[in-house]
Amino acid sequence: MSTSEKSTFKAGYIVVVGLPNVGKSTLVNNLMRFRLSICTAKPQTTRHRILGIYSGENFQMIFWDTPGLIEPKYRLQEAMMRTAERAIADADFILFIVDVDHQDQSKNETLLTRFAAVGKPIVLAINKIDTISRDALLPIIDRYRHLYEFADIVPVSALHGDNVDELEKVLIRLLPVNPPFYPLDQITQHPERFFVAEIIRGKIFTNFGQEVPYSTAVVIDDFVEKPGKKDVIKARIVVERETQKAIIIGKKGKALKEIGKEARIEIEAFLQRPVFLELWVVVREKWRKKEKWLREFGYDQ
Ligand SMILES: Nc1nc2c(ncn2[C@@H]2O[C@H](COP(=O)(O)OP(=O)(O)OP(=O)(O)O)[C@@H](O)[C@H]2O)c(=O)[nH]1
Ligand SMILES: [Mg+2]
Repeated sequence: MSTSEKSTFKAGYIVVVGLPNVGKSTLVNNLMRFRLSICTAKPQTTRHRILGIYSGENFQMIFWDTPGLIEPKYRLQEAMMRTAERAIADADFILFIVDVDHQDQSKNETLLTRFAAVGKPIVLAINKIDTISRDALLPIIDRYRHLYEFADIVPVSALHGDNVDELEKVLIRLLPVNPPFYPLDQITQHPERFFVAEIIRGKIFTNFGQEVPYSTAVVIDDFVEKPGKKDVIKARIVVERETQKAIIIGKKGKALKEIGKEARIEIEAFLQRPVFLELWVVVREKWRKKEKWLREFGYDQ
């Protein structure tokens, strides 16, 4: 890197925030061209702040994908909200994502008031434009434009990648001049085992109904690399009740087997090597309400 290149290098932290299910993780994955976070049709999929590093020749954006913002009802959710707040405090600017759904308008306005108080530039991405007509989109953009002086407003479809390039340009423009914070080929800071646990949790989100995913945590108990052989990964699926355990295991263990198979395929694609995945299910009553378990499962640091 020459001196002049060094001085024009831009790098910074961008926190990605919004209501649950608006497409934050899908958008970060699309911007990074990498499946960093699990995305599902259910709200509150993301529970941590997930660091994603996206570098180009003369920029480095460091994303924090965060849990969707809600009024917390139990300790796990409180921890999730603290996580998001911390990421907001640490970021250079805010990427606020709303979807085109009108019903969330007042909730979004409440969030905006909170973000505005932080005093950092806010880029608004209006997501899921593939679900409405152009005619319907224009008044939505207009409404937000009158609501607040955003650094920019960019309509996108995170799912289909529409206009994500445009958003990328806007984000690069706003990055402060800084040398890179991480090596240019680094994508994240989380260890492999974090992503392995997230992939398994994602399978539980997509395979089961309302209650079970929210009562589930996944802990990796063992991750042994065996050069020349398959890695051995032992993962513990923690639920809150015996009935939930029975659902996850299924008749003659069929449901658990299916999750294990789906997760293994995705883990192997992620790690680029074959693995032997062993899953077991345990009950920890009301773990979502207990500090001790939240800490053990990595939710409250
Ligand atoms: N039609 C459409 N669906 C989208 C788009 N972006 C995301 N989705 C869908 O919206 C759902 C939620 O996406 P996520 O990326 O998990 O949303 P999130 O904001 O990270 O959600 P939480 O982590 O739960 O707060 C998924 O089913 C996505 O496929 C989009 O541009 N268009
Ligand atoms: Mg998410």
